[in-house]
Amino acid sequence: MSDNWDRVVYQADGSVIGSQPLRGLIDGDYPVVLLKGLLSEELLSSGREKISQLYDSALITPYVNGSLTLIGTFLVKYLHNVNEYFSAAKGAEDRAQAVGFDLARQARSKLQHALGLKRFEVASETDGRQYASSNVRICKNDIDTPLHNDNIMRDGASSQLVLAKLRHQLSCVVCVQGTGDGGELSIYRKPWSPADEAYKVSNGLGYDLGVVKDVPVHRFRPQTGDVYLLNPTYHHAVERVRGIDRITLGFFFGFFDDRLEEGVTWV
Ligand SMILES: O=C(O)CCC(=O)C(=O)O
Repeated sequence: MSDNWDRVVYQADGSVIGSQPLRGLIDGDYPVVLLKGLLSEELLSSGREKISQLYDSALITPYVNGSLTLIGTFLVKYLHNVNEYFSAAKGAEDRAQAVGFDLARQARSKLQHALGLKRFEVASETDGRQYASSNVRICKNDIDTPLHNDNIMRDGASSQLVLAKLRHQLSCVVCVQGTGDGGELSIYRKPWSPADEAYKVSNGLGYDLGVVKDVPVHRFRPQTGDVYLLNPTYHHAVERVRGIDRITLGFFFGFFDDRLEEGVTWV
């Protein structure tokens, strides 16, 4: 295992990089893959304008140790009732479509090309119900996202959801508006393991920082326009934002086998 755990940066303005960056994230060789130039300034500024039209639909999900402000929805909130998730997903997709917000589709299409994937689509269930394609996370001044990890293979294990059968889960984040100060992604060199449950915040979001004591951390403050990939099964947090809102579009993506050729996305 190399001592140096640093992000890798690719120029991604049209060339095919291949799936090697994904392998590196899966194996934990590096914390973040930063794809520079994946989305044009025109796409990003049109995305920002559409997000401003959707701002009123943002919902705050409060926790004892923080809160999440999102345009759109996310599956883990509804694992106790997936029917509600699929109807929330449809509502969010309809609202996005009504204002022509399709930044997730653009990001998917550019990523598919850059990573050389044969297939890269929003996931659906066997009965045709579609997962939500993405959400927009707004971290306002003084807001952070506590330490957590995302693992649908674990969280969905007792459900019948197709996603529970995934082999790998990764995450894509598009930084629509970066902050001047704070708002770093802190990602720790430690994937979740069952023993970590002893550190779970009861009734709250995520894990006590003790779970990553003495673990190397990589901090990355995204800039407007950055598109980056991470392995969200590793413990990670977003540090307190200082100043202007940190606005990101995100989605998970995953693979049912180890060939890393046919991916599905969801949130
Ligand atoms: O916004 C970020 O940098 C990280 C988002 C996050 O928590 C995730 O993708 O799981």
